[in-house]
Amino acid sequence: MYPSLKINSARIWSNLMQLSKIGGTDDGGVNRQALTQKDFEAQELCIFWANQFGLSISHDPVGNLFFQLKGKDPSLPVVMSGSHLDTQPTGGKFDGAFGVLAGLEAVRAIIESGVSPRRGIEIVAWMNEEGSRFAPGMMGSETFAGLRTLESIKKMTDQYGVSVEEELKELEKRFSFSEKRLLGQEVFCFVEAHIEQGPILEREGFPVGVVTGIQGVRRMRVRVTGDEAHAGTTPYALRRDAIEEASRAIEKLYSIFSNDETTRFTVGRLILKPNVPSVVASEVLFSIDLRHPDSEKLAEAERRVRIVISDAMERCMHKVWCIAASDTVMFDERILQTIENVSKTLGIPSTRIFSGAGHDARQMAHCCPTGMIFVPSCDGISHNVNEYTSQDDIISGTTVLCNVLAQLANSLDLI
Ligand code: HGY
Ligand code: MN
Ligand code: MN
Repeated sequence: MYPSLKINSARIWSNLMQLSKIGGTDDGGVNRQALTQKDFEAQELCIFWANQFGLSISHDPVGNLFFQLKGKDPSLPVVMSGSHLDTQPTGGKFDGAFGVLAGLEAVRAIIESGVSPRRGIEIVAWMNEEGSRFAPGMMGSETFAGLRTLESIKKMTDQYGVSVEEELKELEKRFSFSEKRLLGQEVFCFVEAHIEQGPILEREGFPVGVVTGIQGVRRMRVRVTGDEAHAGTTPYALRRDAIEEASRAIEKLYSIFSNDETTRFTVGRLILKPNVPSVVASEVLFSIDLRHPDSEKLAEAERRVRIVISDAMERCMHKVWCIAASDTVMFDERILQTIENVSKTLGIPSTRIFSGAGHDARQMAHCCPTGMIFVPSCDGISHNVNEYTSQDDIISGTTVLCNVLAQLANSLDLI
């Protein structure tokens, strides 16, 4: 441990509040979606802070932003930390932002303490974790980890037909000063700090969660196709009503999964065609977000979803596909123990916790020993403008992260 390590509690909190103004909404939330001007402004503010303490700045081809503190031995793979700056459209001040700013504060405290680490430390802001503008989410970390190709990402478009490729060109122009780096690199280990986005830590009274793993997810899309017809003249027998049959399928799926405490089933997006009152709907495109901690049961749930939808169709055609699929990942026990030992030495109570929410750390677990540090979410609220974490908990989480990064950056191998 490094007694001289002191994070600046006022600075991390005021930086979080200042960052939340970029994309801030009147109701206290944040709408800062991936590769928008607001996202770029947030990157610029973080770069402004990072320049104050001499970190070098780089972007990779998929738009991930990196802040580097060089280590004494440049031949050693770096310790990496970070999260994301993009938010949901009705997002809060802390989801993602906490992990990036806690990482920057940790590195600044390490520099200010005079501890010069053996290994370099890199803080990353992953591109498009949320997947609200460009689906699927986690684009930046999945491409970094080699789980998706850059070409496939560039083709994705938002609801207005704007492609990732066009926005990456904008980013490159805006950040022409940023060093260009290759995709992917060897990483010694990755530790992400994040809000829990659930009620457990607050309910059990722990300021820090040592995350054991992340549950699996299927991000699915369903298209139901019928025929447009006149609402006044077309008899029921002649209709192929996409809304009638899609809603029958959705209702059946909700009735099945509402009785199942561990499977998480959500229809969050529904796009109708032609979406006008006096025309029978010809098409419904809807999303399904399906999650379960047991990968076998998740695969079983996916099979069940497909069967229920098929059985619900009477006259319409339908297609079901996955735009992203990840099984449950468990984090590296050595990282968990490092976080636990540091918390204990600092006198900050911690408990192990499994993550229901997805994070970029899921992808990094495919590349290197990975772990996460959670801080409590008040009332378990997240992906909601009322998302909140207390200043004390932000300070505890940042302090633990800072000491964990300092310890890992001075280790030749994990415990
Ligand atoms: O979907 C998720 O779990 C993440 O919060 N974006
Ligand atoms: Mn997040
Ligand atoms: Mn999120």
